[in-house]
This record gives sequence, C-alpha cells and structure tokens, in this order.
Amino acid sequence: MDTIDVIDSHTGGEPTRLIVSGGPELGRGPLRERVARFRAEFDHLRRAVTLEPRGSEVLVGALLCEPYDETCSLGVIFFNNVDYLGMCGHGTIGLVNSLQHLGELEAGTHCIDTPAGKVTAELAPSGVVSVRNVESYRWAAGVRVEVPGLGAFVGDVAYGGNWFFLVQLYPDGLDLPDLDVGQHARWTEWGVRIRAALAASGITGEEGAYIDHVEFFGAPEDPSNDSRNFVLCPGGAFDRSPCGTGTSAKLACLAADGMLGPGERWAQESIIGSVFTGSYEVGPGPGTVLPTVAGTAFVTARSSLVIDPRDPLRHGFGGSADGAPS
Ligand code: PYC
Repeated sequence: MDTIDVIDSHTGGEPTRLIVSGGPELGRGPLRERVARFRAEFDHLRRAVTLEPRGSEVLVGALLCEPYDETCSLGVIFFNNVDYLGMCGHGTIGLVNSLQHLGELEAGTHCIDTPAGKVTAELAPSGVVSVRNVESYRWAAGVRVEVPGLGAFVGDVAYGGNWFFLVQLYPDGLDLPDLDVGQHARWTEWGVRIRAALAASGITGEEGAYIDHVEFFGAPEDPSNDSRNFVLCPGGAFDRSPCGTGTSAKLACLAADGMLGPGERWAQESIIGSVFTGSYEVGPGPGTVLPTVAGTAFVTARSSLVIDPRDPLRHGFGGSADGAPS
C-alpha cells in the first residue's frame, strides 16, 4: 500500500489538497523542470490525488517541496484534474494557512518558489494571507472571438500566473443569465465554448500559450465590493473563490485601462460571494504590474490517502472533461 499524507483546506470555498508527505521525489532542479518530471513519471499520482474517487474536478492539488530559488523558504507545485498550474492564488493561501495549522509557519513574510516564479506571502496574525504574485500583464486588448452557435465575444487576454480570457462584450441579442451560482451550468458551457473557439482561432497568450481560464464579470452583490466574477478552470470546473491568478489578470487589465491606480483597493467577489481584496504595484517590465491578492483559507481535513495496488481505480478516473490538452 502507498500512502500520501494530505491536508485539505478551502479558500473562499475553493478546495486545496496539500501533499505534505508521500508525494513523488522530483529532484532538486528548477520547479519548471520538476513539473516536467511530475508529468512524465508520476502523473498517476496527480490523478490519484485529484480525481474521483478520492478527489473531484473542483480540487486543486499542491505538492510541498524544497525551493530551488535560494531566497525562498518553501516550494510548491500546483495541479488539478487535467494538468499542472503555473501558479494558484487560492492554493497559495491554502498552503500558508495549512502550514500555519500544522505549526510550521508563523505570522510574517514567507517567500515561495513556484513554477511561475517567486511569490511572497504575508501571513497576518488574523490569518489573512496576502500573496504578492508574479509579474502580471495584459497581453492583448479587445480580442474578438467568434463562437459557433453563440456569436462574437470580445475580451482581453491577460497573464496573472496562468492565462485568462476576460470577457468584456457579449454577442448582440444573447440572453445573459444572472452571475449567480444557480446559473453555473450556463456560464460553464459558454466558458468551455469560448475556450475552444479561442484555440480553434489561434488566439493564445505569449509564445503560443494555451488560454485555459475564461473569466466573466458582473456587478457585485455586496455594493462594498467592486465586481463579481465567474472563472472557468482548466478542467471544466468553476472556481468557487474569486481566483487569485484571475484577480491578478483583472488588476493588470484595470491598470492597463487606467481604471485603477497603484495601491488602490479592488474587492473581487466570486460567484458564491466569497471575496479577495487586491491591489497592485507598478511592475518592473513595461506595462506590467505586481498584484497582491488577499484572503483566508480554513483547514477542512487531515488525512492519509491510501493507494491499494488491488484497486483497479487506484489512480482515479475521468479528468479530461472538455478536451483541454494535458
Ligand atoms: O486562485 O489562482 C487561483 C486559481 C486558479 C485555479 C483555481 N484557482
């Protein structure tokens, strides 16, 4: 029997399963190289941890590892039901609050190495975690994509540690449902169709990067917030949290449009009403920002996953719901 020790948490409703021991041994190289090794040699463990019957398409997995960047004290690799993520905002908050729960992290500043680069997490005594994310930017503004059967959507392509299409305009005459969790099936279907149309039209991020997240925006339910979103994740599930990397991409677009200044607060509500607050500093590169996104995670379980060699479903099943590349 193989066992993998995990701690589960949720950040604004979005779950993270952190592997604290029993995960794959990926060596000591840069985290991007370790992701390549995870994918090539240990992908069955990604599937075992995140897919049914132990997980679900909503779950984001996180492998705690030694950092490569010597200025960091921790390293982490995020993954989900279809592939690996460059960065994950809610997952970083989950990582920090989970390690705090285990008594392994105290309030203060912690530098974390991720495949997308170094991020900094400030853990406040209250438990709020403020993640200063990787350099984020809008790659293309006002991109029009024709979606068969729906019409033309217009949006921005932006990077916040993952790639996003942020929808701004809808096809004329399209009946828009409320941005309400009860309407999630409709938004999910549109997101999946937009994502497929982007790929079919050759619309990508920088260097041909596949755009695997689609984000819709509307008015917040709580007027003290600035916006409400719905974020389609790579495997076909929607983010229950406001999405840390998606909020970072949004901040980059707001900055590019001159709609939010450095240091100004942005409160992003999720489709279930959970909130991340964000702000940005001007980034080092032309037109880039360094976003900070803050939220709190709560631990929901500490357990050992058991992988029984006799179990024909020991490495999970499903996991490529909408044909996203893996
Ligand atoms: O919070 O960055 C995030 C995220 C990405 C996918 C799910 N959550």
